[in-house]
Amino acid sequence: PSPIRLSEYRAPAWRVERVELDFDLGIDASEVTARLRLRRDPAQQTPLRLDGEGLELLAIALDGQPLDPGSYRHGDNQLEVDGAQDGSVLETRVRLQPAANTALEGLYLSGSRETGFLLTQCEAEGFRHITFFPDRPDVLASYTVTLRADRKRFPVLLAGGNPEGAGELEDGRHWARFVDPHPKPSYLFALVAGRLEKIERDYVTADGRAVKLVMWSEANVIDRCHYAMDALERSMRWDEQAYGRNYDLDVFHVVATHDFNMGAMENKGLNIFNAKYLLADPDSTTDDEYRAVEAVVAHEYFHNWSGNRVTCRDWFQLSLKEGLTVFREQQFSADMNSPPLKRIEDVALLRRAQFPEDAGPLAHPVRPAQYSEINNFYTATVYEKGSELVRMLSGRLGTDGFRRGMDRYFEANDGRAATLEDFLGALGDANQVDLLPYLVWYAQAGTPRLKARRDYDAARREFTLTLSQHTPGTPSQPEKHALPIPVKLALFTHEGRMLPLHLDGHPRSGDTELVVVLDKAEQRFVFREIDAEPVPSLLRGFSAPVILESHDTPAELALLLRHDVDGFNRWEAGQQLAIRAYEALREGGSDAAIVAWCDALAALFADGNVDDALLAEVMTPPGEVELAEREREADPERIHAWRQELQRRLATRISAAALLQRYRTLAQATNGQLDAASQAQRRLKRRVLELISLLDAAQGQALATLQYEEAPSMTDRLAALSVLVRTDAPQAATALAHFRDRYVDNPLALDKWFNVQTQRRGAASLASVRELERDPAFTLKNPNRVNALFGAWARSNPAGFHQADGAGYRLLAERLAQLDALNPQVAARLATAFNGWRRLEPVRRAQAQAAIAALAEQAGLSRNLTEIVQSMLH
Ligand code: B3K
Ligand code: ZN
Repeated sequence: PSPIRLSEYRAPAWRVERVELDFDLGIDASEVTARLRLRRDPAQQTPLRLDGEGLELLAIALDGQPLDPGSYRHGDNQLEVDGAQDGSVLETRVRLQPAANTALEGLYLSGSRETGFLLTQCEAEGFRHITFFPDRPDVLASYTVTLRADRKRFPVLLAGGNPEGAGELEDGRHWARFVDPHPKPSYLFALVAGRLEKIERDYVTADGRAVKLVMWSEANVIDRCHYAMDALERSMRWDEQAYGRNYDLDVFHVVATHDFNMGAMENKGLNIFNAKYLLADPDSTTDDEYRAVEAVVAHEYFHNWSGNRVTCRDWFQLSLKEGLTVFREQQFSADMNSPPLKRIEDVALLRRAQFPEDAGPLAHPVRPAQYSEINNFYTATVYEKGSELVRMLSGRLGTDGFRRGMDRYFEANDGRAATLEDFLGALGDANQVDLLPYLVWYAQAGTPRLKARRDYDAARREFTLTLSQHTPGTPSQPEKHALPIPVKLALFTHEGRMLPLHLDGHPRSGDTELVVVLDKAEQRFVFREIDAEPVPSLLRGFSAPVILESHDTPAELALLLRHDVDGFNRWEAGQQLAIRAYEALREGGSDAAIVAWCDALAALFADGNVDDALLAEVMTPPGEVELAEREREADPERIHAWRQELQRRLATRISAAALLQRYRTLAQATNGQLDAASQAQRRLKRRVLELISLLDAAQGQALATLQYEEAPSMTDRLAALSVLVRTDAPQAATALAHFRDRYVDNPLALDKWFNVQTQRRGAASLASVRELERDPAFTLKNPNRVNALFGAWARSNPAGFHQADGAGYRLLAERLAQLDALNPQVAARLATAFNGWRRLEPVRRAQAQAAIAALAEQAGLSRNLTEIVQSMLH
């Protein structure tokens, strides 16, 4: 099929003003009656065409008259109807098979036939699997939804909007009706029906609306919804205060399911969550997962304005809601937790997930120009880079200016399907600045390289910074434009003091921190009244999503690591220094960078004034994926070995005794509490334990075994288990068996059991994966389980997955083909684990290419997987 292009966008010829949906729900068969009140665009003469896939059409009538077969045509994914007028009402009735739906898109069954429940997932194009409809985000309709089902089997009936009645029917059936007063696109429709329990809370919005907050789950996990409920309340308050946004319905439902293709879904008034991002309890949830629950609850809630009240005109604008909502969540999480740690985690994620995407065969702009399958574009680029672009804009406008701009954006676009131009226009108009130059960021793929050269003129007391930019070509865009790149900077003296910055013509000249904007290929910035050669700290807070190539010496980086006041930049100096040290180790030249890195960290370790969590992050060198990105011909096993060696050097420098002492102190303070200090201690304890086990495996294993046995939290338990597995400890088997037994009835915890075992070294990981596949708890039908096994292995254990004989590639490719037949979205996403194959060393590259090519040859692959493997090979 030919791709859909942004340049070919046309407003819909037919809109739907109102829709009434009646569901007769059953596990094997459900019937859907839809009455659409149609509006025609008088300027377009196109016949009425509705999307619809996999629907069995039972009846069709126009304005109350049944249609004879000659006056409509029902194709594979479309229904064309003759004779419709502006104002006509089209009524269709279709039959669906929820239990047979393994793609988890449209209406499907979660859990078993006996006890499971029915639910929907419509974004991006699932609604067309439920009824005939113009299934595109710029068709906004008012929804009235009536659900009917057997009361015993489906005691709870939910749909988006406000409840408008319920009652009994004959034969043990019952009904419930929901009316959504806010017109919405079809992708935000949702229903849920089954046996579910709930917890409730009353909430009053800042503007005085009484709202019932309700979280739903299967009975055995309802006690694990309280943390998410707290997070929801915090999110609602925060959006009122930070953005003046209030909730706008009388009820807000949130439902947890174990069978979900992604993290969660912001359906209007009825959010549906992957249980992984909703359920939490101290016994089975790690600290990282608690923070993820808080972040995803917030993200989905914030969509109520950035996504639902103001939605997207077309799917090319996806980042309009996703980049913006990620940014809002990042601000919220920073406010709730530690701002520098949040920034560190987000930048690390960007580097691990987005930079490789931007540098590989799947590179695409934040606003893609074309797609074949839209579900393939819910990417790190659209989400994470998209968020970085919003962050740049907010930095450009300042806190107050950005808020003014956002107020304008929400007000001007409320109830509309908007574009990125609308967004930049509103932000700019409210501040009398032209932000359209930033559109290039949305249109151009690839990560810009920012180069910094410097020059100090002692006689003139001038420091000149010459910044230049270059964006390498990407598959469909060989030539790149210069972008506006805001560079936040400071200059340090060699004593670690920040200098006042005198820059001609800069409005904030005299401050110790300034933002300069590079918007040409190259530009010079001259700082005056500088008495001695300074040490520049550039791109503070990661002020733009670029790769900075600077020539700081190890001593200069060490100085920033010691003195920078900004926690993020301190970490960043440490990362840069670690990269220098890593390269020195690999090249076998001078030890200067290694010594500088180890000395600087040893000093911080001994310091006692550094926050434990920040220290743990600073003591973690860039990951293997990030290190591989820097190479032309990567050998993941060697990268792993060098990185291990680098950390061994660090551990040696700190000394076994100092590490052990710190471990003991931290272990004594161990508790299961969730406050920031306790979380930080666990984070550092994990890092210290890992370093100990690098120096002395047996000692590390003994400590880990004890930690596993006595752990009061999942964080400690899993950290210990991970050390046992990664170091191939003799104690690992017992601990793993114990863990499996303990959590056999908790799928989210069991996922961790699968996940951790994929992290064995080298070929042992392949053997583990093959064995785990045969575990009775493994199934290709559950996306979380698939990701816990194959996703964790292929993405988080490069040294294990990338076996030189290609066995890893072949296993993944075979499973992808099987998975694709069940669930194309999950298969296509997992296939992106092959992304970096072109930059492998020649032997692995050839093996990977052969495996991908063999997969591409398979008959009957989905459009989703086809698009990914084809782009991968071209
Ligand atoms: N909007 C959904 C993602 C839908 C993905 C469709 N394949 C979750 C989110 O970003 O909030
Ligand atoms: Zn989102």
